[in-house]
Amino acid sequence: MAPAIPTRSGFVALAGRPNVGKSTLANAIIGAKVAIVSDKPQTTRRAIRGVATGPDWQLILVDLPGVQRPRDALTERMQHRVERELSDADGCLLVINAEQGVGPGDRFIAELLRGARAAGTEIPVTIAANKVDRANQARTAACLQAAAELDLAQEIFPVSARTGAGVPTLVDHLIGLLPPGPFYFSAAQRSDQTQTVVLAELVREQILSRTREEVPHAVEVEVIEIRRARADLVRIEAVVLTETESQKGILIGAGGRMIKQIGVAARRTIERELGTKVHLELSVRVRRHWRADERLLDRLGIE
Ligand SMILES: Nc1nc2c(ncn2[C@@H]2O[C@H](COP(=O)(O)OP(=O)(O)OP(=O)(O)O)[C@@H](O)[C@H]2O)c(=O)[nH]1
Ligand SMILES: [Mg+2]
Repeated sequence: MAPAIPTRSGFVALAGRPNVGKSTLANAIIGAKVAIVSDKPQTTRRAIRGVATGPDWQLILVDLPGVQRPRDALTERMQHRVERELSDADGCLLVINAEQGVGPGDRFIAELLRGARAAGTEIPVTIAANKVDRANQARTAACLQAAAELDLAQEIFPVSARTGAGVPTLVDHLIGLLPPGPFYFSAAQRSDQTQTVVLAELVREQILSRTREEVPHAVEVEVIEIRRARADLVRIEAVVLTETESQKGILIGAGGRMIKQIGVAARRTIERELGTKVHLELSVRVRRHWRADERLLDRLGIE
């Protein structure tokens, strides 16, 4: 029998302000859609493990909610989760926005990571300056300089998660940091999320892209049932939760047009995900203060 090849593996947590492109970058690195993306801040609500596996290495990226000041039980859980995951990870990938440069929000996160260093739980930090497709050379250079002045990371990589520019170089670097270790996931697995959550998130993504102001933050989706109705058809029932009647009205839309559009678009992406025909049944329900409902948050797997 051939001797087992020594393998390397590790968990790299993504930190950064909301909306800097952490989930887009995670998807680009994994090469599959493991996290939903939107132009609204606070899109990601759970810690999502995305898995990339090579012949003798396994890189597990932990996509996280953006670092923020908690306002309710939901955002409190999100923020605690970020802090827990950062202290458990083997490395941190701090994502900043090259178009906007380094600001107070990024400095706050840098202090958080420095605090971990002081507490003796230091992990190596790599910085990705994302969205370089939106910044000219001078702006990118200024951002890289400001990132270096954070005095946090050995290496800073200009990337565009959208175009893929710079991503392979960043990935090589992250793989190079992996310590010896076993494979935690099978080579074919891309994410640790349950099917129920993945499908609910695909519905929520369609809602996020069609709503604005407070609505995106007030919406959650719960998949109630996934049932194979026929060999070639899966029936999915999902409930869209909102906090107020007026948000419910916006989501249903005049003559039910909005919820219809959301349903059609979500069904298409879910059919692609499952590789089968799907019947998607959506209903909208008001659940006041769901963001403060600890038991509901438990049930939704936001912990
Ligand atoms: N132009 C450009 N846009 C990008 C890039 N990466 C991400 N975006 C866009 O930035 C927005 C936010 O992306 P997300 O990946 O959802 O950001 P996030 O950091 O995960 O956000 P939260 O989950 O809310 O913390 C989306 O509209 C993305 O399409 C990039 O490299 N270039
Ligand atoms: Mg995200």
